[in-house]
Amino acid sequence: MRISMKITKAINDQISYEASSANAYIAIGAWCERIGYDGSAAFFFEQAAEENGHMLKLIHYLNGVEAQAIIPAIEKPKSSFESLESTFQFGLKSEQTVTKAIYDLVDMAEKEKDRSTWRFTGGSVVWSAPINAPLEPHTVSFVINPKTMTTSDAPFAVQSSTQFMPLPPGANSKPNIVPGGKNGMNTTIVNNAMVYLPATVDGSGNAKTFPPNGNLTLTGTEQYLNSGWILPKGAEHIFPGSSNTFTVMFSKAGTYSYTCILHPWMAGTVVVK
Ligand SMILES: [Cu+2]
Repeated sequence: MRISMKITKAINDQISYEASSANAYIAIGAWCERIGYDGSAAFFFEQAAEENGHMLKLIHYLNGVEAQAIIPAIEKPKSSFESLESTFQFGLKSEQTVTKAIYDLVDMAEKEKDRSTWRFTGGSVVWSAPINAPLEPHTVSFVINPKTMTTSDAPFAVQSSTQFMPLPPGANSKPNIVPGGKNGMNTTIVNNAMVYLPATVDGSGNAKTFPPNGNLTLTGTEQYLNSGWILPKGAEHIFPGSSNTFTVMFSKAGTYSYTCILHPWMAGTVVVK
């Protein structure tokens, strides 16, 4: 294989987007043809052929670099529409998804070329999400001891008698509770602050969280140092308490690898001299 796993995965994701998009266009074309909009039907069938062409190109590319193309299962697309106009809106939405995915792919390939940041001891690095970036959270996470790796939701033990009230009352939400724990305890799954908020696990295993937009120091003894969710400024409503920036001061020379807990294929390195 002559390309990285990361790029192979990104291209396979793209194949999957192209395939769903082609399928969606065929469904719209079929609806148009049934209703008698033959011109529109022809247009959508042509779009489907185009997306199929993109998919084949990506498959040929992967085969050419001895990587494996994965042909995806496709979800059943929407097959009935209120009006001709709504089919065009639906088609446009699908096209935008594919276009965004292509941008993500290019972005990722560029990041892979230049994934090291060089600094001298005592210097800091600031990470932030550009204001016009797609609305998706990311984290900058230094998982120095792999045992400290964690996920955004985690199981916790609670007293079996604990009552959970949804907010607002009557909301469409329910805690995920597994009954039958030991010593009068149940298990519930809750948001893990060690992922959402800036957080550290020090050399002795003590976990600590910090307010958003953390300005932390990596002394070299930590087992874990995490930014919390980083979102573009103005998008905090997606998860209240999330950050827009993350600043780390590096006080000891070394090579520090980081990753995004939410998208583990996004990774980088800070080299401190
Ligand atoms: Cu990410």
